[in-house]
Amino acid sequence: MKTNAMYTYTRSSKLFAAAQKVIPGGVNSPVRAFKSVGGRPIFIEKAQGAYLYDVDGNSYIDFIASWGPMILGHAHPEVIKALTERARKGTSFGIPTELETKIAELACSMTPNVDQIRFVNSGTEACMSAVRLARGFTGKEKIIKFSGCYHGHSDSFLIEAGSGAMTFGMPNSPGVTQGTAKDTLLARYNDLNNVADIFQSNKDQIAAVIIEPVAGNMGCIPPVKGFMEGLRALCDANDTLLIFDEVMTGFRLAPGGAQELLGINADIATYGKVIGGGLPVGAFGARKEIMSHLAPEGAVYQAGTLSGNPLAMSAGLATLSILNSSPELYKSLESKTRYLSNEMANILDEKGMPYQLNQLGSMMSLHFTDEPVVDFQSASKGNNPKFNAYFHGMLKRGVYLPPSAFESYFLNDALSYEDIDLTVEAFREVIKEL
Ligand code: KE4
Repeated sequence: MKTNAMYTYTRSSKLFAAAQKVIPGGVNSPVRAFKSVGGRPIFIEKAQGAYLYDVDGNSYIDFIASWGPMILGHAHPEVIKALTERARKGTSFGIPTELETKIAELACSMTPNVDQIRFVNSGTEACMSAVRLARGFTGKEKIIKFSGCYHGHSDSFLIEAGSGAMTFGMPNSPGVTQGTAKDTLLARYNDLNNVADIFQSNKDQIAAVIIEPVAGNMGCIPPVKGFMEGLRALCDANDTLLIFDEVMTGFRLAPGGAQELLGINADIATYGKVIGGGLPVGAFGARKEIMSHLAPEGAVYQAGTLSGNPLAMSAGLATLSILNSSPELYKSLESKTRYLSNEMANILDEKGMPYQLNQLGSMMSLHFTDEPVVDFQSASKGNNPKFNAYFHGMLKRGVYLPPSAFESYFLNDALSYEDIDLTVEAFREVIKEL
């Protein structure tokens, strides 16, 4: 296996030092700083297909796909064509364009229970707006979220976030007021009794339950049998809206996301990542009865200068159009992910090392623990020092994994079985060293 050991990281190190002078921590999103895994981040020059190329000439097989958006692989020709043609017509008007209607029609046709959709600029904005809409629609104030689930950095969610905040061990972010925190109730993922108890002790006060239908911010954690069905029933019994945060799963696990894959109807679904095809797009959608409460039709206020930006819409529309016209892509992605996961399992079994490999669709994660990883607590029992050594071992062998034990891998369609075999070879060498 070609390793990057012979490469230097000189230029990345210089660029990181310069970045740290003018950008907090040298990054525009904390998880990129490698604080959790140690070492310094690499700086990327370009990406093509399944490969990343850093500023020192090292190449990497990419398993984060920009944390999900690049499901088709980097610089997909049809996406780049749509972007370049669009850019020539101007990039932003703050005035409606037909493009917004086209992508809204396509997104609504692909996703169950979504009659109307509102575009915003990030997953955070989508989830924040969805909660406000649920509160406006129900007239109730509290929400239930799940420990270890991450819905972006809006105050209501940073009460015990997973992902970046979890990695930094700051379950409660400074700056979030007690006034805000009191309206967010925390439940345990995959624990229906716990959710029922919370409903019982907050009768008629819960506007919404927001959940990652397949969690990706504690590593990849699918719902256990009956959990999502039970959650749906609890929401129905309490006149509470069920919000599926599909920022990761939307258009990735199936054309209709987790709603389609799990066969569970959400009341509001939020989107991000894939829906923007690599440009900043978030969205939230629901049946008309709910969406009609949004301004300017209804009283729930939400707005955004660059919402529905034609440049971003063109990348999203090109991406969704390819996904919508190639259902076999999902089966192929699942097969590649299963293949990788099974090969890794064989190597770990040969070594006799305790591990959990979670996988659903094109999402997966490896945890160095012998206890099944089904929630935030069990995910936290992973052997992080071992994970960090694994991460760097793979990095120097040209495989770029999420720089945190509390993230999911996101496979992309440009990955070949040859790329996966190279990854397995690197994995075999790293596990031998661990
Ligand atoms: P953004 O605001 O980062 O677009 O989306 C927030 C968000 C909402 N919901 C889910 C399920 C998410 O996973 C995210 C963001 N995901 C993280 C990765 N765990 C983005 C990476 C980062 O924070 O840099």
